[in-house]
Amino acid sequence: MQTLTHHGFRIYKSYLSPPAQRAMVDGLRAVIRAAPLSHYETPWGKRMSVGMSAAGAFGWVSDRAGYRYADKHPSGVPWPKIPDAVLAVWQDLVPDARAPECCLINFYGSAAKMGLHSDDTEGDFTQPVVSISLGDPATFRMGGPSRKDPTRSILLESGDVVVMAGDSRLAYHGVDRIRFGRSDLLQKGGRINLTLRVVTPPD
Ligand code: MD3
Ligand code: FE
Repeated sequence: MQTLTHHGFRIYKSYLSPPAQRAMVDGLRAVIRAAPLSHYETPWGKRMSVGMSAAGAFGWVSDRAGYRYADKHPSGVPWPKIPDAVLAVWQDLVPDARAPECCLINFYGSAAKMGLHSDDTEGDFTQPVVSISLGDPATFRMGGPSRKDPTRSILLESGDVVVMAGDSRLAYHGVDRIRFGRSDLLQKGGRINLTLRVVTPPD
């Protein structure tokens, strides 16, 4: 398996085979039926272009009151369980980590993007974040621990997995654009990104 590293980001190209990608998408359809995608509002009142849902004990949500991890979908239903095939990726790549408490599901349509940010509201930065890309390729921007650090962009394609651990855990990153319609994994096009996270502080 080809592994690239950049500022401590570990990139596993084609970690999931096409059949494994299809099986994972089937499992995610059931999750999204129970906990539909939402376009959250930022605390500043802007509708996010990325549609989001989650599985696990916590999901990331945002509204005018702020963003936070919540133990229920905005509709009041509990988040569905994280599918076993998704948990298996975490077990394989970061076996010594705590169990993931959130599988954030990001859906990118043709015009969706995510600005440069650092994921800095979780409770235990010693724990990694694992990202799984499915569907259309995306131009992913990765930088360093400061917003001012130089960035470079790489293409994340369906089946690629990225591990952010150690020095890269608080690095700035974002999604510049989607190459809509390049993959045939999702019938209507678009990209799904899963991020597995530990959310609560250590005990
Ligand atoms: C580096 N998602 O949900 S995944 C996010 O493709 C997010 O949907 C992007 O950034 C996406 O917060 C990028 C890669 C990623 C995810 C989390 C990270 C990189 C990260 C956390 C820390 C450092
Ligand atoms: Fe992020």
